[in-house]
Amino acid sequence: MSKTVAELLVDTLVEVGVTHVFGIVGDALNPFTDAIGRDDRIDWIGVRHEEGAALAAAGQAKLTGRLAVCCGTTGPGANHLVAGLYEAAKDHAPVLAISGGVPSAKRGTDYLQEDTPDLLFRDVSVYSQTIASPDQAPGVLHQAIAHAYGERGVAHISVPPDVFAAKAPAATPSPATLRPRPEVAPSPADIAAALRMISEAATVAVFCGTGCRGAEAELQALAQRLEAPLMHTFKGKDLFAYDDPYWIGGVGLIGGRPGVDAVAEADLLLMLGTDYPYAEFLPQDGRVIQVDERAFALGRRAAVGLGIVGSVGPTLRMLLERLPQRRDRAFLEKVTAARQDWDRMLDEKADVGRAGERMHPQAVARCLSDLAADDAILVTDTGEVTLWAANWLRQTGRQRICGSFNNAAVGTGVGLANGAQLLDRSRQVIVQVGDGGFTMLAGEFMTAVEHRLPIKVVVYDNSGWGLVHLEMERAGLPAAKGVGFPNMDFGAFARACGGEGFTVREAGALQATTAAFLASPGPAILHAVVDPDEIPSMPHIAPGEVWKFGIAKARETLRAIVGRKDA
Ligand SMILES: Cc1ncc(C[n+]2csc(CCOP(=O)(O)OP(=O)(O)O)c2C)c(N)n1
Repeated sequence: MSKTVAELLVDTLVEVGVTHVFGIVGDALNPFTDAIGRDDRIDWIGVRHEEGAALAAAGQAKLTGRLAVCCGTTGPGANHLVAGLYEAAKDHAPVLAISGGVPSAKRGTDYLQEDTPDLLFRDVSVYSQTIASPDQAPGVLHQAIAHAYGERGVAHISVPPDVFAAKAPAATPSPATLRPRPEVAPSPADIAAALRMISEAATVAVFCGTGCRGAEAELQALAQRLEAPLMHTFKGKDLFAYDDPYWIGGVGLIGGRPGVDAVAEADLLLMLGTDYPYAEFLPQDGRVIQVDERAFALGRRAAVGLGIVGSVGPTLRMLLERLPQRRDRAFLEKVTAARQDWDRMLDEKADVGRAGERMHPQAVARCLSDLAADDAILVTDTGEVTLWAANWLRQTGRQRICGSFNNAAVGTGVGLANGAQLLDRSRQVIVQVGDGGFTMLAGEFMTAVEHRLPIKVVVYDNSGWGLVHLEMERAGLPAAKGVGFPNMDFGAFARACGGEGFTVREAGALQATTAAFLASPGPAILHAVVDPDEIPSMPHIAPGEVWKFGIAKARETLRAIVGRKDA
């Protein structure tokens, strides 16, 4: 018996390995959710805001590179999805977004909730189509998944309710082709050119992005062969343990001075599998070899002397066949010494302080790092919290990091964490989020409670939009109206939702409270009240700039005393 379009969709998703669909039920989606409900191979995960559905799907796709799926119904439901989909789009993660359309007979009549989905999803997606007739369904569905994988991004289909319920003419063709993109081998001529450039360089540094995933052994061999320091992007930080002797640290906003200096001082930089956007930290004089599967990513951030189209694994394997062993370790030793100094500074900043003192956010992040499971998934939201969570994390090499890496959106952490937790309910998932970010999508904690997802949410309470405050102070400006806000009791909120809630306000209680929080079996929130005046240690904040923070603070104090806007 032939299947409906909704059943065809379910069959195809199952065939490509999808196990969950995130969304909010209703209207046009009803035939689809009904088909999911009748099929044991796939689960519907109801959320409290469609952005949370898109974030959960994005979290899964970012971590696995495999297709994840989210839904929003006609008009407003689909509108809510879009913001979360940018997470997948900006981090090149394959997500299929399904939106419900208005009934076919009403299309084009300014019907209730009608908008133009193909227009709405155009910017965020690599492929967007309305399935206007059931005959189109197999072909469009195949195309959508093929584009999500082939172009690593969001594919969107809009389906009217009558089309969902109609009989589909056939199954999706060639589902065997619907899988992540295969590795790309570089050309031998490019390898020969790279070997020449490397042999002419007295010192080499290597900058590693998430494109190095799966090529860890080759990377290790390269570092040893060249005696070269390995720097990483935030996205790539989890590739090796923090104490690996070649894994020096990050560059730029999330990273340290040693990484910035090594990149600037090396004769040659190898950029491997990274599209790191901050050009100001990259050489602009052509002494760069960049390796990327995507030709369009070559040379757009640094001035690149040689661009190689290829995946990192095969490229390094071909290089290593002919790369001679270097004996000179002077550059590596210099960078290592600088890295030890930087690490000592981080350790000092992470000092828990005395009982009764205000807590340094760095100490909270370091405490979580020390107590997290060896293979935890560590999710971070956006804000100052990213700096604490990223810079004070001493990752094990088995842990994974997930965040709003290229979208840098506030409010994304809990949604991403829900998706991550559904990949493996037994793996610890910790999400660190600012008070502003948590409140944006607080309802997604209810999603965790409803589906018994034991995510551990740490809310850093600095009573305001911390990073924005920092930006203002860095420019010597006093805090604008709207930078600060009152907070709820996040621990009480967790309990009201049916989760567990913990609060820590002073240094002496940090360790024990965090341990109890992490040991709680279900979803839980740790409300960490931190010192709002802490300034993150970032290599791009020069010592000479620190006075601006002082001026801003003085102006804020004056304003508070005299109550005048022009103070
Ligand atoms: C969705 C979204 N809105 C606004 C911003 C601009 N923004 C960047 S950081 C930040 C402050 C975040 O505050 P909070 O979540 O409390 O974290 P904190 O910086 O205090 O650690 C804001 C508003 C953004 N990046 N994303």
